[in-house]
Amino acid sequence: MALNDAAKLLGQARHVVVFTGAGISAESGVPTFRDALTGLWSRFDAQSLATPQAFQEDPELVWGWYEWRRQLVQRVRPNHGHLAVARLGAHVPQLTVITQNVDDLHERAGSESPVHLHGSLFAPRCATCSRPAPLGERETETGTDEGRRIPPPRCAHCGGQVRPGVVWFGEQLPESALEAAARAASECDVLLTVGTSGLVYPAAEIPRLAARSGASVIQVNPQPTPLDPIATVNLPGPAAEILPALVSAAWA
Ligand code: BV8
Ligand code: ZN
Repeated sequence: MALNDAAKLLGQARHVVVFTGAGISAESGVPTFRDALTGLWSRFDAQSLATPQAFQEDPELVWGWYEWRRQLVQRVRPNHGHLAVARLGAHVPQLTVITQNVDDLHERAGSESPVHLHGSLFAPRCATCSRPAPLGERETETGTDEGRRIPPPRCAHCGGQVRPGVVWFGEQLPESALEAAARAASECDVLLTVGTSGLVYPAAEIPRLAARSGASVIQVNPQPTPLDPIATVNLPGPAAEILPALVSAAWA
């Protein structure tokens, strides 16, 4: 049965890579990119907002969107999927967590220094001098209203415009993060891909690189994805249910 096959692969692994996308945070209440954006954001498509052009054209709209997302993340909690990934660290000799997500739920679940390929909601920086900028305090308990425009703050050092610390479409990924991810993918013996549509490059190259390097690939996703053909074992279902069952089956 697929879960036992996956558990066996995990139990024997020396170096495991966990590669996650928005789907692992879905059960914490964080909308994925595939979900139609909710409320006032529904008239936008994430891919059109997550670009330097959008920030250029309407910095208040884009900054307001990231502030809304950051304050939403601050109000939710890691789910059993994030917690199971953190528990893996106690069982496998070497674990590398690589995420495309910009939330901090892996960290809050106890995963040490996950590799953030697409940056973080919690690392705003000056668009001019790149100095880190402080996080705004929470607007209200319920966070900013959806769709609310908020003027991006100014850099205390140079007066430049502060931007979200994420990688937008058309922007390069952080060199060091991509290198660390590629190295881990080429060295690991099992790559567990969770909650990603496997559509956005170069991040989507990571599971493919692991497969090409001889690793077994375990996929956890309720839907079929372009990664299905490279998965040694496919576990169709939600991460918060499958991952705890997988970790318990591997180290019952
Ligand atoms: C770059 C941060 C070049 C921002 C993100 C044509 C072909 C190939 C490439 C391109 C192309 N045209 C353009 C490109 C490049 C582009 C790209 O790949 N586009 C795609 C759309 C084709 N890539 C880029 O622009 C990258 N940069 O290429 O630079 C360059 C070269 C030289 C010089 C300069 C530049 C940068 C891409 C990074 C963009 N930033 N995020 C932010 O968050 O706002 S991407 C964002 O979307 C995510 O981070 C993620 O990477 C991506 C996809 O999201 P997923 O995480 O996969 O989530 P998604 O919503 O898609 O799916 C959710 C999944 O979860 C689903 O499968 C669902 O079934 C599953 N799920 C749901 N519930 C659950 C679940 N799974 C488990 N449990 C559940 N409960
Ligand atoms: Zn500055």
